[in-house]
Amino acid sequence: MTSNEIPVHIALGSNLGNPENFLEKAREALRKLPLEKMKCSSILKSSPLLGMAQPDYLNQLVCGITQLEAEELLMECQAIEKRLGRIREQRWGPRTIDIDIISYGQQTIDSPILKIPHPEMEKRAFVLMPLQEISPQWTHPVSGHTIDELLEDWKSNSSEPLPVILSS
Ligand code: A4P
Ligand code: MG
Repeated sequence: MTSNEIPVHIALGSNLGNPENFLEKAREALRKLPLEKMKCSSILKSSPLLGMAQPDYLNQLVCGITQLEAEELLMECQAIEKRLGRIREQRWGPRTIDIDIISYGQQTIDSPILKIPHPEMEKRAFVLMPLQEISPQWTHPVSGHTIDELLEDWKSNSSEPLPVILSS
């Protein structure tokens, strides 16, 4: 692997229209970036965060190798969101597709437009569970915690039910 071949994890979420279809279209678009050696997790179903009044979400995690710089990858993800009809209305509101970069190699980034690792990831079983599934050796670049430890912490501290695995 050269310095411009970076392993990345990208989280997909959808809770409007036909979410399975939006996840599929997002996966196809990411594959074409290209995202080499792409792997996809199972699809998980869960209630909206904070009990917000909106439909349940389907979530999925993909990983692969990119040659894009982190901010270029963000722009590409936002372009895919736009093409798939996402309209930004309320923060945390319902969406056809949300594409968040979870990790970019072992790098940490804290710019006005991009924060990596994703600052909310530890609070989200719909990110941790699929991360454990497709990258069981993953460790958090800042805390050094393993994915098993992060998921155990989530289970100890959260009162939310675990997401349901729909398909693998
Ligand atoms: N941004 C900063 N860091 C990143 C990153 N690592 N990846 C900036 C992607 N974007 C990043 O995001 C707002 C800004 O974050 C972007 O302009 C980018 O520069 P957004 O996608 O426009 O807005 P948003 O989606 O409302 O915010 P965010 O933080 O992505 O939303 P969340 O936190 O993902 O919440 N419940 C369940 N069960 N499953 C879900 O998937 N998702 C949400 C959305 C709420 N509840 C959910 C789920
Ligand atoms: Mg987002």
